[in-house]
Amino acid sequence: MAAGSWQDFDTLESFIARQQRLYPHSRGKFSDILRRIGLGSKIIASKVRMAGLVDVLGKQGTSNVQGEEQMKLDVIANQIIKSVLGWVTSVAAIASEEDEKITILHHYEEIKEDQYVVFYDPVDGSSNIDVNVSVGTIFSIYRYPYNQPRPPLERYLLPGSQQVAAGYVVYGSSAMFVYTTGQGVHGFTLDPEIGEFVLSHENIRTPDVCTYYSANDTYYPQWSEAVRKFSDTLRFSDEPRYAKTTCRYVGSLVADFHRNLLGGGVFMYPENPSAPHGKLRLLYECAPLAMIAEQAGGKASTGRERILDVQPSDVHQRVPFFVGCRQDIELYEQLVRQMDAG
Ligand code: P6P
Repeated sequence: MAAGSWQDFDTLESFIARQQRLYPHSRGKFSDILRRIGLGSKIIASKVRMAGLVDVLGKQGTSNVQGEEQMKLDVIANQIIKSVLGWVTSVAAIASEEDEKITILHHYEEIKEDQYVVFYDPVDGSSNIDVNVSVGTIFSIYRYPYNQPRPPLERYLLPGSQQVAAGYVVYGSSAMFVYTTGQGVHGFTLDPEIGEFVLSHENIRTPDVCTYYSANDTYYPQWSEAVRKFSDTLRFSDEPRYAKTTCRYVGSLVADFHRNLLGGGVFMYPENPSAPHGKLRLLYECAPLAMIAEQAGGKASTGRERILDVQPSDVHQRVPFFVGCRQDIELYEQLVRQMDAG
């Protein structure tokens, strides 16, 4: 194809349409959901870009179901995602970090076709917004079949391996929409001039180099023996693989994950006595990022279990989260086995 021809100019819209054509029987409902999340992300990006100029900074003065103080942007972004998904009849239900329970949007008995359930974190790392550090939106989509036995919507919690799509938007120096439907990982950069996410990173593969080590080392004294050994290896080993590994930790999951996805490395949020299951949530943080990581050639684990195999027991369940280059995550799993074997 001649460079610069119209086919070179792929947007999220045209890419979703192209992917849909791979499924001739598709009704286009799934594509609608992705497009709506793309729209919601553009609206959130506009709020983030104006933070400091419009009233989206600071605390809302309320707490979410996790007991965490809500930032104004948490509440605004949660409402934006709900409104863009709210009228899509193929979305049976949504579940947000900011809401206690799954919200049923369309009473599915009336609809005799597959629907979808969307789990999302509207703005992860929102406390960073006040100091102009990148934040992100994370989403995960499951199919809710209409002609198969299934649990009630309120308890429709499946392992991450059942996701039909997963993605995130990082609101950084530019806004990037990164997602997978199981056909590779693709990144789109928002061109504010035209208001479109433009394909900029097709088929992202995470490099098999441990460039970055990302963890909050203030918890080091509380970590298990295996986590400490893993941390020491990545930071201090003179093995060629780790000789140039450097620490990068923003404290904003999507920003840390995105940098490591593109540059190679390990992000970890281990369990510790004050957070015995870790801090990060399975359904709308770890599982979607785990699908992205695996689709890009990486790996994601609790240390004892593949993240995508964990059977959720609660919407807001937390899990220890180790994600990044396959070889390094497998090293950690080996250290855990050795520790467990005593
Ligand atoms: P800590 C932000 O609050 C967040 O949920 C993630 O975005 C981030 O990775 C993590 O918490 C940072 O937690 O304990 O290191 O401040």
